[in-house]
Amino acid sequence: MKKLISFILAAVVMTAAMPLGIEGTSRIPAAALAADAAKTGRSYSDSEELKALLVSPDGSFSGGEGIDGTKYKTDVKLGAGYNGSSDMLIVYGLESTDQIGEVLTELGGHGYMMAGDPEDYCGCVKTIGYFDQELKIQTDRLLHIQFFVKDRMPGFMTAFDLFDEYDLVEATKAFGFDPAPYVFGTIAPGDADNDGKVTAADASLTLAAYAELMTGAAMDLNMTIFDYNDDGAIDAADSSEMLETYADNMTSVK
Ligand SMILES: [Ca+2]
Ligand SMILES: [Ca+2]
Repeated sequence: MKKLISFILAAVVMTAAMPLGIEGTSRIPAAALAADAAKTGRSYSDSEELKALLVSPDGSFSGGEGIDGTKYKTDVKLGAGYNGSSDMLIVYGLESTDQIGEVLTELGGHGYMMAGDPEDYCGCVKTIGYFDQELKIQTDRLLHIQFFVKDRMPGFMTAFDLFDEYDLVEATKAFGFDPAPYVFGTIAPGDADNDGKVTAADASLTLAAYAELMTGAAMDLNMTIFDYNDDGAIDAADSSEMLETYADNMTSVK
């Protein structure tokens, strides 16, 4: 609305000025024209284009972006979400959940409006909206932003609990992509629960991954972690080898 009013004012000023022989066009600063030009055609056809609309690479926000790319790590996944219906900007590597609030405040300051879970937690998802309608990104998809905190298992809201945690298999299924690169400090073969060891819990998670695959699900499971014997498939043999490693480690400790 502010833009529209200033445009009308500029038009009135120009009309009034013209009979006096004053160049009306000079009243619109070149920088404002450039910013408006950058905001037009806000649509995308691939992940890099979507990232460019939302993340300012140099922190200048000259193209109507909302995230400071010099401060935050970001990535884009198209066709994410449980049924592949969302396009997702991922903000990851955050030090704590407090930083999610900081990013949201910054987005608000740049004309974006976020709706979603009232609580901020690792893996929380917000729908991207706009205070400034000129920022609106044209898309037929659901447009979301998702936050990941370092070394924190992603969570979700349940009807009974404010917050619960996914394991890596559940998170991969729910998000429609492998969240391990955004959450785990180190991706180590066999360490599916990110506790720095290969144990029976990891073997159990690997069986759960195998069970999902047996249903015919096309899941983007982390091959470095789950394909423990490195034969290109995730199955019961990986789980067995993890148990062997666990047993060997238990024995060597004694
Ligand atoms: Ca582990
Ligand atoms: Ca394997």
